[in-house]
Amino acid sequence: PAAPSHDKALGLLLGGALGDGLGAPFEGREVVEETQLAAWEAAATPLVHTDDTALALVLAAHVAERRDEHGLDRDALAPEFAVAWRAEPWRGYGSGTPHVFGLIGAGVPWRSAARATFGGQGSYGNGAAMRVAPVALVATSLHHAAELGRQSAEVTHAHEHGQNGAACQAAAAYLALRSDRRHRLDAVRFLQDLTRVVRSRLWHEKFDRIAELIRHEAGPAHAARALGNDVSALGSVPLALLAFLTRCDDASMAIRYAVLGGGDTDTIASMAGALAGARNGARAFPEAWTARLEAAEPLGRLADQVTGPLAARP
Ligand code: F2R
Ligand code: MG
Ligand code: MG
Ligand code: MG
Repeated sequence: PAAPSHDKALGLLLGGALGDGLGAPFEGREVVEETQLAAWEAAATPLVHTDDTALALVLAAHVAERRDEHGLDRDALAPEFAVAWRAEPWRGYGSGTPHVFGLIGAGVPWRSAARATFGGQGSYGNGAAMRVAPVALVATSLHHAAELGRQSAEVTHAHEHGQNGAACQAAAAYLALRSDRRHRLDAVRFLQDLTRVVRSRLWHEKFDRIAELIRHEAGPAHAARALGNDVSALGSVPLALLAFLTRCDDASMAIRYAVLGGGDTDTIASMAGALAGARNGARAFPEAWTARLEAAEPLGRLADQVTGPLAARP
């Protein structure tokens, strides 16, 4: 398939960063008031990003560099993540990740490092899902997107749910990129497509619940109680999906819905924002928001890199 349009690629990248920056001040709060969010949206201060965007930048650069191969190299990717963490450890990382990155930075193979946390099970956190959307920019099929998502997760998240979360979000980003905003998005079909690439009963149950919440036009607080809003992959990726699917034609509203769900707001809004931007394009976000993005420039360059003409090989 042809590369996605520049507007959609940029939308995916900026949407992720916008959700991160708009959600970050509320991370960990169970209740987010609409008035608080509206005040933060209207502020003029920079949208400083957290670990979500810091690592998405690394993964985006990694796949952009290998764009002609449509793949990724886990042995190279693992130390690239570790370098980004080492340079800015203050970006709000989870408790397990610094341990994994520390080991990788010290030369421990990623397969062992990713198993070194949580009694050998590895992380089921949403850290692999929060950074994964850029792989959809180079994926050649839905299955390929899920596979790239899974591979990118393996270097830090050995637990199957950490990996399923990344596969799910990568596949969703692929579907959102390939969707045409001039046509209604069929949420049931979208979820059925995800069922084909995320093969886990627990995830399928969440997809069923998402469909039900859409049917009932559930608000964010209700949806957060029904699906979860915590730092686990299984407890956050579904709410991000719902925020996108239920507000799929209004990119700002998708981010708003995700933040108002509370809990892991930066990450859930970042994942929802990437999907909303992938469908609706960068121009769908208010200029007043994108102008505040700390990472606007590098994200813009990456969108150019994945959609521009392929660089000639030396
Ligand atoms: N961690 C945060 N935010 C809270 C702290 C904010 C920060 N200290 C600040 O100063 O503001 N945010 C970021 O972490 C999430 C992504 O997490 P990731 O990268 O998957 O990390 P980790 O540590 O592997 O997992 C997160 C937590 O999940 C629990 N957990 C994971 N696997 C587990 C297992 N097998 N058994 C038991 N518990 C497990 C742990 O509590 C981990 O700490 C994003 O929200 C990102 O924004
Ligand atoms: Mg974060
Ligand atoms: Mg190459
Ligand atoms: Mg978070």
